Amino acid sequence: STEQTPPRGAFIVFEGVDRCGKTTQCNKLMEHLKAKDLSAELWRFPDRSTESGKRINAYLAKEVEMSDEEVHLLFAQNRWEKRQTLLDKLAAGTTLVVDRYAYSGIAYSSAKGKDTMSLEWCKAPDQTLPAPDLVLYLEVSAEAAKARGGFGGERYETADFQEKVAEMFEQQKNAVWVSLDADDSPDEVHDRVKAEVDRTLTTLKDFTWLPVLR
Ligand code: FDM
Repeated sequence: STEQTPPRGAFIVFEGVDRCGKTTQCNKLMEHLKAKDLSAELWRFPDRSTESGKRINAYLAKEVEMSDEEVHLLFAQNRWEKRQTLLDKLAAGTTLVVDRYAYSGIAYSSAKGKDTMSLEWCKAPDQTLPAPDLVLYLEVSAEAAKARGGFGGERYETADFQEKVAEMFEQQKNAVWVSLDADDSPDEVHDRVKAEVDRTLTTLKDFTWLPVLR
């Protein structure tokens, strides 16, 4: 047979504090991938449509109370629920653009600064989930974040807390992270996103396996 296995899709994650421009960049990247005729899907965590997601949504909307530990595990469960589908999509050659992943879970929970929730404790429930090929971290200065303002009424949406979250993101940087200056214009940021994603797509031709979170 002349049939060839298609290369697997790329697993691309966007991370950053609230209002850093992730949603805009995800949408722009999707347009870029579609223009290249690539099979691609946009995902986001938390996925608020599942049972765990509905509880998370109620928690974020401050409709229910839950312990910090409990909600941390719920966010991780919300990712584990999607693990097999995620692997199947990538294996079928679909690229996944994912708005937030385990790094958000770890950053937002550890930013609470509780002594029951060390960085190690926060990392544990997501360990061995598929690891992304590329993390695009949108770095927004404290001044620019304040200037953007307009935080909604959801939990976590205060400038002080967001600063702590940013610190906890910084502590998670690794080899697949690329930090982008999100104070630049959306088009400038998108140009860098495109370059990084195109580079990542090229490297995928050389291997088919997917590493796991450690
Ligand atoms: N968040 C998101 C967490 O606290 N833990 C997680 O694991 C994830 C994925 O939930 F405040 C927080 C981050 C943010 C909120 O908001 C989700 P958006 O606007 O849907 O990204």
